[in-house]
Amino acid sequence: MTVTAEAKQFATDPVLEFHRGALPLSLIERLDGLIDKTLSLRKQPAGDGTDEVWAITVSHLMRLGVMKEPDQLLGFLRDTALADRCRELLGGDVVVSVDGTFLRDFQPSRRSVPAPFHFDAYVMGASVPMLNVWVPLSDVGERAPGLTMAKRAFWPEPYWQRVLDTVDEDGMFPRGSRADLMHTYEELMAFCRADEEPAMWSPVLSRGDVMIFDHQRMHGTQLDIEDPLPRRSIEIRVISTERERWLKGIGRPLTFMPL
Ligand SMILES: O=C(O)CCC(=O)C(=O)O
Ligand SMILES: [Fe+2]
Repeated sequence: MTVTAEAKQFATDPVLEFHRGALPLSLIERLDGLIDKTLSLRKQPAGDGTDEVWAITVSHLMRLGVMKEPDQLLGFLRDTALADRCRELLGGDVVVSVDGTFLRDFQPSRRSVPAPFHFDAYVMGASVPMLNVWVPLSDVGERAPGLTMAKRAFWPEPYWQRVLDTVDEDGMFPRGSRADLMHTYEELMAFCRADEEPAMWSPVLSRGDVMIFDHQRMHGTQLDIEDPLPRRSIEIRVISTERERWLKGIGRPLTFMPL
């Protein structure tokens, strides 16, 4: 990892790890059932016919009455080794974001629009160490699009620097700054050419595997599959209880659930 001294502001040790077969089939089927009852019933979009909204938050599911408590979806984490791993990585008690946890349903037949490349830092702020517990509900990486990930955190350095140049002294993003922090695959490829090794790859994951990565690593929807299959996934965002308190203190109205 090479990060210039300036770009080290707020930096924490990067996280990227894989937990193969971490989730039992019964649980995956339950999560699939929730998507069957909600996202997969969405209307064909108007306008140019592309499917921009193929994600739904846990808070939205609660508003729809599909669940009463976030625990019904997120409580499962508590029964797995993943909860302890999150506590270990974040150094203490942790909470799960209710409004920053998404179910996704990528449907090529509906022309779902791939997520552009970005750092997840914009979700909670650059100064809040955050884990994305990424749960594919389909086999991904070969026939269905998974995520394409930067091999190094803080890469490309000019884009990480842009994040730091955008945030205020608390590491928070001003309103309206999000669009400038989204990048195309082609933009990233321009940085790849300078590297000897390919700087990005798309992990092959099975239904039941889990990938955990943090807010400092560039990623986006995998684009290099011709004629892709549908893909479902859940992205669960976890921060420390201590940072939750801090966010409250600076007036960020976010909802969390203890893990
Ligand atoms: O599901 C995708 O393709 C994008 C997801 C993403 O950006 C994330 O989980 O942070
Ligand atoms: Fe993301």
